[in-house]
Amino acid sequence: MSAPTGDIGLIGLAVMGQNLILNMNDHGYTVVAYNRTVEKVDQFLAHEAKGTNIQGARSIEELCAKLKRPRKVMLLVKAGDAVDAFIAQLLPYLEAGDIIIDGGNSHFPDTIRRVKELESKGFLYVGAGVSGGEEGARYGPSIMPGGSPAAWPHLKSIFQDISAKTASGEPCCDWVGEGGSGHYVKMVHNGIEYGDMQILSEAYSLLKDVLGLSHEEMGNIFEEWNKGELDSFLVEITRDIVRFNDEDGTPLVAKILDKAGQKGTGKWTAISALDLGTPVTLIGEAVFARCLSALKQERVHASTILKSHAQAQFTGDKQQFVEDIRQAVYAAKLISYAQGFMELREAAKEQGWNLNYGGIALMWRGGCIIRSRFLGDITNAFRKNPGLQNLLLDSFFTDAIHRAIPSFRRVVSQAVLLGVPVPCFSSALSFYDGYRSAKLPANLLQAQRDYFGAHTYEIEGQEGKWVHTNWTGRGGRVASSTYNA
Ligand code: 2AM
Repeated sequence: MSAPTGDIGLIGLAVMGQNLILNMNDHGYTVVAYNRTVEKVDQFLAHEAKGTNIQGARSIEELCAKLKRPRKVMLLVKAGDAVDAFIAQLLPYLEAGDIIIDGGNSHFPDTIRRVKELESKGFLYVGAGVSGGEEGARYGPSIMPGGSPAAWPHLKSIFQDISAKTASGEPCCDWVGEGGSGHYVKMVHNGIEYGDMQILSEAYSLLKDVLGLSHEEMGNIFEEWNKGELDSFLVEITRDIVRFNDEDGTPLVAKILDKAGQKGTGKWTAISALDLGTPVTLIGEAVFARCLSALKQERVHASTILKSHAQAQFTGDKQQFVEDIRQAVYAAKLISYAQGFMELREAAKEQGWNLNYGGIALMWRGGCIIRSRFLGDITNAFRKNPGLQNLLLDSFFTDAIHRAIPSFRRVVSQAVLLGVPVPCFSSALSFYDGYRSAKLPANLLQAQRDYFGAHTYEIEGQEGKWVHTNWTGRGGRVASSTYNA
């Protein structure tokens, strides 16, 4: 048999897989394609891959035999059992040092487990988050690979060649870190996407219901916003969506049922934040806002019973309020990203990952749904100070949030007075006020916990010394240490 010529094998010929293969082929790599339902290999070679250097394989054995060493096999199959099944099928045909890459939407604990298992057998394993949908996969996705560090030198050129590029030509792909960090970063990306979408929906609701603007007027506002610091893919598509008219000439978006779906990555981000004890409030609220929207029938019923007792209408300067809403969007986004990076930092601490935060922001700069100008500023902040504790403490962002806060307060208070729900805006502002507070009312919480459960507390200035008070004069000396103030 002739020497193998395949640079990489790819399993899973759904649209994402096919497009990644075509993208790799465009960049001069020889890809060997395989799929569980083998007819799809023949169809792909006869149609989409016709006239290219793409090779097909009709079995796992043939796929592995066609690859140069160390072999690289990328899976783009359904998350879950299919990934484990393919790993098990591949191993007999691979040897130590060969690399398996999972480019699907796996949950990070699965990736952590697989990295450990495969490394213990001498193989290298990478979990790579891939974002950008079908279009991104074909012409430049954001790729977030993490796992066995020894795999990266073998994957770097191919992944960076096929990835999206920033305006200055930097690839939106770099090594994320160890273990399941690639899929973790992709998960947080999706959580942030939930937040950004809800923030824009709250802005839309204020423009429409408080200011009474038409969809055409809102289209012009989103167009203006997209020219400044809010320049992003999501603002751009929101502009196009509000301008899109149905066949009858009226805005299509106004007819769409207000009941949001979700696939789970936002929920995973919120669950992980709760597990880590990190206050990622905005993403959490964005997930719950979708849950509340899904209670459509219940809401319709409640709307006939529960009154708002709110101020009847907005009486301020409309022009100023539009600008206030723009600033509120910026401030809420900034707080959301600060929270997202807090979550990454805590996860890295818990898992022992060395994460490159500036690199992560750069990977999100292009190719993916949350791509925006703003991410370039985040990269700069982490490049200036890789140990930056919180984005809000970088001087560029401290100045930015200070500029936006007066508007942000006006927007949240108006919404509250008018009875318009703004869960992400209001919780983000509360987070900001909590984070900048040297003192919070948790002293009372501690006293309550000690009162009913003898959980003990510390006295300010004497941290580390845990004391209990017999608040009622009854009850026993239950705590480990007793202190009578
Ligand atoms: P199929 O074409 O044979 O269904 C996206 O669904 C991709 O994941 C497809 O390539 C699909 O293969 C593959 N896939 C889904 N479930 C699978 C499973 N349980 N085992 C193997 N491949 C699977």
